[in-house]
Amino acid sequence: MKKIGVIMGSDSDLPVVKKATDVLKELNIPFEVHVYSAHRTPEQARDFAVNARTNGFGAIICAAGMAAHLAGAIAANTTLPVIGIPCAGAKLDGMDALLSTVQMPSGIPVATVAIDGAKNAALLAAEILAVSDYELAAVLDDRRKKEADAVLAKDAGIMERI
Ligand code: RP5
Repeated sequence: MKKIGVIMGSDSDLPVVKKATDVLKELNIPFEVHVYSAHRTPEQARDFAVNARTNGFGAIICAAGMAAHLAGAIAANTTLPVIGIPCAGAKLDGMDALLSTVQMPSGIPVATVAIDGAKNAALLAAEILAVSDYELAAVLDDRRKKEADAVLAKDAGIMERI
C-alpha cells in the first residue's frame, strides 16, 4: 500500500494533526509524519515533495496555520494529491489559514478541508488510496455504515432526551 505523508508547519499544529494520524492508524494505512515549514525550512519541504512519489507516497496531508502556504508549496513540487488542513491557531479563528490554503491559483490544486478538519483529511487521503485498493474501499464502506448506525441510534433515543 502507498504511504500517506503528513506534514505540519510547526509542532504546535500537532494536536490537530493527531486527529488525522489516529484515523490513519485505525485504518492500518502506513504514514510518515514530518515538521517542515514553507517559510522556515523551505528546502526540506521542497525536497520532500519532489521525492514523495519515488519514496512510495500516494497522497500528502499538510497542516499549517496563519499565512498557511505549506500545502500550496508542497503541491507546487509534486503531482501527488495534496490535502490542506488550515489550523485555527491563536488568531483570527483560522480564517487566515483557510483562505491561504484554499485560494490556490489555477493549475496547482490543493484539496482543502475545514478549519482543523484533520479527521476528514485522513479519510480523504484514504479514499484516494482506495480508488485502486478494493480492500481499503471495503473498510471505508464499513466505517461509513457504522457511523450511519450511530446516528440512527441517536435518532431512536432523541425523544427520551427532550
Ligand atoms: C505556521 O505558523 C505553523 O503551521 C503554525 O500553525 C503557526 C505557528 O507556528 P509556531 O510559531 O507555533 O511554531 O507556520
